[in-house]
Amino acid sequence: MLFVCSVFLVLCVSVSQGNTADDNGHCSDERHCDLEEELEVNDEEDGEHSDRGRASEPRTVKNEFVRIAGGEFVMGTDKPVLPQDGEGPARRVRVSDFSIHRYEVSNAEFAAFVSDTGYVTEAETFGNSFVLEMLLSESVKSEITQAVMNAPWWLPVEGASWRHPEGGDSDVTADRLDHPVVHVSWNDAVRFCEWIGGRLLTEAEWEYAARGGLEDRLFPWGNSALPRGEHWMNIWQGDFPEMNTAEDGYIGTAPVDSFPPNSYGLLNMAGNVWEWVGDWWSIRHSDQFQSDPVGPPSGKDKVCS
Ligand SMILES: [Ca+2]
Ligand SMILES: [Ca+2]
Repeated sequence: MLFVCSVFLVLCVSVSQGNTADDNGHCSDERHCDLEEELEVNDEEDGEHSDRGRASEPRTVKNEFVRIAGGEFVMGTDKPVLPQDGEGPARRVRVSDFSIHRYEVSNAEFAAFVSDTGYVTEAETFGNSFVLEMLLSESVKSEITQAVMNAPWWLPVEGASWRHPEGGDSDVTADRLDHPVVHVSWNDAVRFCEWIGGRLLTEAEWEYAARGGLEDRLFPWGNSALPRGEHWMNIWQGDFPEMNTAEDGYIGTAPVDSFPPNSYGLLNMAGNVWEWVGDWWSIRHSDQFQSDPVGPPSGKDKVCS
């Protein structure tokens, strides 16, 4: 399912594999070290011995590129759940070989990028970003006076950014280094990809990778929402947006290596967070065969998958 959205993260295709974050569980950059020190200070403030911080090192996940052999597939569908999302019509598409990150981009990886480049995200520049109401503290909620028409569950939160995912009273502490980075705009995502020597995937490449070689299936593993009775993706359970029962184990984001991979070895292609691709968004697609489509030449919004 496709969404047009203003936040979340990136997956990249490699052009040449440049420098990547050192995710061996140790300090690999200034920001990462800041986070480790923050954890130990907080432990002491809590009156607990800082050995606890040393005994459980911040967990990180080493990302890597997976080579995907190109081929043809049926992109989109003739039976869209929401026609306004622009997922139709089904059309035959060919993509060339490409590489893709195995995991969504983690906070540790994004911290390494920021530490190396001094990059300031657009959410940090604007001074706010949108957060799901359910994830906010009562204190943050009490200061919000606006909402989005047609999507009132997204609230504009002062100070929300990748460093403070639920606003000023939240932080990307050591226990979230292995979670996907959020509040990343399309422009931020493009800069991150340039830093690692890659680019955003096209929508066609992303969908081809997400399908994992399967045709005409609802999910990257098949048609069952609960294969073997288990949750294989992090989504919302319960009545949206009032009640999230978190039967999959997570109310918010999950670590980027949670849940089984698809047959290409890629994780969380469904669920967890939406991912930017390079294309301009459009609801009008040709039903003719296309080779390496890149989307419309211009537009107003970019696509999240
Ligand atoms: Ca969930
Ligand atoms: Ca995802």
